[in-house]
Parts: sequence; structure tokens; C-alpha cells
Amino acid sequence: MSKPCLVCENPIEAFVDYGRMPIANGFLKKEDFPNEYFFRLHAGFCPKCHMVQLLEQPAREQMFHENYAFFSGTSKSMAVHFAGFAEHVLKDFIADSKDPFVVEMGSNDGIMLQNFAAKNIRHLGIEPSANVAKVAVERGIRTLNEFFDEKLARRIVAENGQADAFLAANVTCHIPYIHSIAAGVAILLKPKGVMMFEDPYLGDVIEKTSYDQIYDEHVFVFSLHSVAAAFGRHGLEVVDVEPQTTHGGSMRYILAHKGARPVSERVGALLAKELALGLTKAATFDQFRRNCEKSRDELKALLERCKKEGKRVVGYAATSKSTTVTNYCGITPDLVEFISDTTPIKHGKFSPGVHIPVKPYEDFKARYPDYALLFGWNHAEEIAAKEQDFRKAGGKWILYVPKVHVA
Ligand code: DWN
Ligand code: SAH
Ligand code: ZN
Repeated sequence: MSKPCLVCENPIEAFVDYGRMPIANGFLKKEDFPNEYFFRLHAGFCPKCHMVQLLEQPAREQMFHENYAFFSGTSKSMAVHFAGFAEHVLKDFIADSKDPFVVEMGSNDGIMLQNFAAKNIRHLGIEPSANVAKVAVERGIRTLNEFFDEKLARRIVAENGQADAFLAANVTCHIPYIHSIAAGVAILLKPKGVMMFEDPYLGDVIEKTSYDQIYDEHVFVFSLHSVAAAFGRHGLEVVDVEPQTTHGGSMRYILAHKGARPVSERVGALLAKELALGLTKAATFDQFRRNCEKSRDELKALLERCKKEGKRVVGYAATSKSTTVTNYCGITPDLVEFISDTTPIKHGKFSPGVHIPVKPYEDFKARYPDYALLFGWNHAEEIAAKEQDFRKAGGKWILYVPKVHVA
């Protein structure tokens, strides 16, 4: 029996099944292995509104809580990216406002809002994961430790007035109750206010077979078609789109109350491009599944070969994305010795499902492996720049996006 679409309730067509999966950011101690939570990670496509979505997702409290493992500040290049995003908002969207008010959903440790706080701009972060929200508060960033939804939007307006800009990076695609979000945004925004959000883009995921963008938190993989369908029901219109190179290829969508702002010609151009790329056709997703299977088989074979040759392979960056890759491909600790990561909360724990030890970055530096399997491939530029010594020592990278290869 097929499930109803989270956006339009039309029956969804399942196209890929990655099998039994744990919580992507559920790094855990040995004593917690027996209680580990699993669900089935399978995704589908809605032929009516074109939204790509998970068919099952764990409850939000199982993913976002006081021990959330992802701190946005772990990537220096993302801090630079968000400084640029904030600059764009300041210069091009709120400069004319007398007392601008900026709200960010999923503000995490304050990586974006710090740029507004530093300029004494009225701001408010909404962040349900208490530990990362605490970091933001300690940095002087106004943060509510709550999940954003329509109800909270009403409270924010009552307490602060309406907003000039509602920002969201890598969070809108995490939220299954998208209608409550869109309704909330419509309530929250001033008549000329803008919603600006960015998430990994379906076009890039399909083109690069970056199937590791599919995991529990990412309930949606957006295209302009599906975003326009979801938000259009709430009187919001996409007025511009700005492609981003972050997280392996993202799209920033700029929305406003319908008719409030001119629509850029980039919107029509991207809609046409999506049609040409087949992002609205079921056949595209069948091909994607076959590409995933090929990628899985090639990566597993490469790692088996390394093991047979007695080479040391270490994972680089214990990303959420790596949970899909390791569990789908069956990458166990006999193939990957440990995963190096810079986040203290992950150290001494094991990766979800396959239980590869996660160790501090210093362990990677202390004794370089023969191969580093780059789970943080989306940060390849930042990482390559700082790992020149690894290369000089003869170390090689194993990559699986867009194709399985050694570099
Ligand atoms: O959408 C999401 C994005 C924004 O962040 C969230 N659902 C969760 C998270 O996804 P991710 O874990 O795949 O994010 P990243 O940014 O690809 O990876 C971050 C991890 O990589 C951190 O644990 C830190 C680690 N890392 C590292 O060890 N060395 C990162 C860099 C840049 C490094 O040099
Ligand atoms: N914006 C940051 C963080 C992305 S991770 C960045 O791009 O780096 C996703 C964040 O969204 C997590 O911190 C999570 O706790 C938060 N989140 C999840 N559901 C949310 C909701 N309904 N409202 C606000 N934040 C939410
Ligand atoms: Zn639909």
C-alpha cells in the first residue's frame, strides 16, 4: 500500500530502499548497542507535486534533542558561507527597514545569526536541540529552544512583531509538517518580508548519485517544482533562486507573499531546466536507484580489495551522511578501522548501526592510514587544503561522489 504525499496526499511511488537504518546522528556507546533504534529508510516520489520524500521517519524528538551531535561550527568554510548569506540579507533585503527583525529556524550554534548579532540587528534563533542552542546563547545570540511551527510563529509575532526575513539553512528539508512551517512563515512575515532557505538540491543529488543526502533527518529532497507546490498553498511564491556549492550542491529559494515582489526570470529558467533534467519523471528515479546499487557494489569491492592487500583505511569525518553509506554498503570495522572526526561529543563513541569507532582527529594525524575514505566529501576543498601532509606521506583519498574512485 502506498503512502500519501506529505505535501498533496497523492499516493507516493517508492523508488529506492536502503533497508534497516539507525538514527544518522545517533553515535553511541558500547553499552547502548542493545537499545539502538532502527527504522526502514526508503524514499518515494510524488507524481503529482513532484516532492521526493521519505516513506518513514523517526519522531523528531529522537533526532533533535539535548545531545544532538552536529555542531555547524565544525566547518570553517560553512562559517564563511553563512557570513556571505547574512551580508546578502543585510544589503539586499532588509537595508530599507527601520528596525529590522530577522528570524532563523534551525539556528544551531549560531553560525549564521552571529553575523546579525555582531551588528546589533534584532534577531531570534529557533533551535530545538538544547546543547547546540546553548552554545548560541552563550555567544549572545537570542535563541528559543523550541521546534518552529505555526503555533510558535503566532507567539513570535505576539512577542516581537512580524519579521523582515525568515532564514533557514539545511533544516526546511528536515521537517515533515511542512504545511505548518509554511503557514507559520506566512503569519510571521511582514507584507514585504522574505523567506530565504537553502537545502541540498535534488538536481545535484540525482546528477552526482549523492544518495547519502538521504537519511532520517532529510525527509525531503527539494526541487523548485516541489517547493513551489508546497509553499504555494500558503500564499507564498518563489521570487528567486540562487544555486549554492555547499553540501554537494544546494539551492537557495527566496519566497515572498504572492504579488509582493517581482519574480526573477531565474525562476522560470530553473523550472524549464528541471523538466529537461527529468526531475518530474518517475523514470529518473528508477535510474537513480540503479546508480545507487552500482555505487554501493563498487565501494564495497574497493574496500574489500584494500583489506585483502593489508592496507589501512580510515574514515574521514563522521557525517550524518556516512550512516546511510556504511549501513547500505555494509561497511563494517573490519573494512574501516575508525572514523576521524573533530567533534568532541562523537569521540569514544561508535558510528550508528555498523559500529565503527569514532576517534579524535589527532589519531588520524598521529599515524596516517594508506587510504582515507572521505565521508565529508562535501567539504573536500577545505579538507584537501589542510591535509597536504597526508598526501605527501603517500596517503590517498577514497571518494564515492560522483563516482567511486581513488584520488
Ligand atoms: O543537513 C545537515 C547538515 C547541515 O549537517 C544536518 N542534517 C546534519 C549535518 O550533516 P553532516 O553531518 O553530513 O554534515 P557535514 O557538515 O558534512 O559533516 C560534519 C562532520 O564532519 C562533523 O562531525 C565534523 C566533521 N568534520 C571533520 O571531522 N573535519 C568536518 C570538517 C570540515 C573537517 O575538516
Ligand atoms: N542551519 C544549520 C544547522 C543545520 S542542522 C546549518 O546549516 O549548519 C538542522 C538543525 O535544525 C538542527 O540543529 C535541528 O535541531 C534543527 N531543527 C530540526 N527541526 C526543527 C524545527 N522544527 N524548527 C527549528 N529547528 C529545527
Ligand atoms: Zn505530492
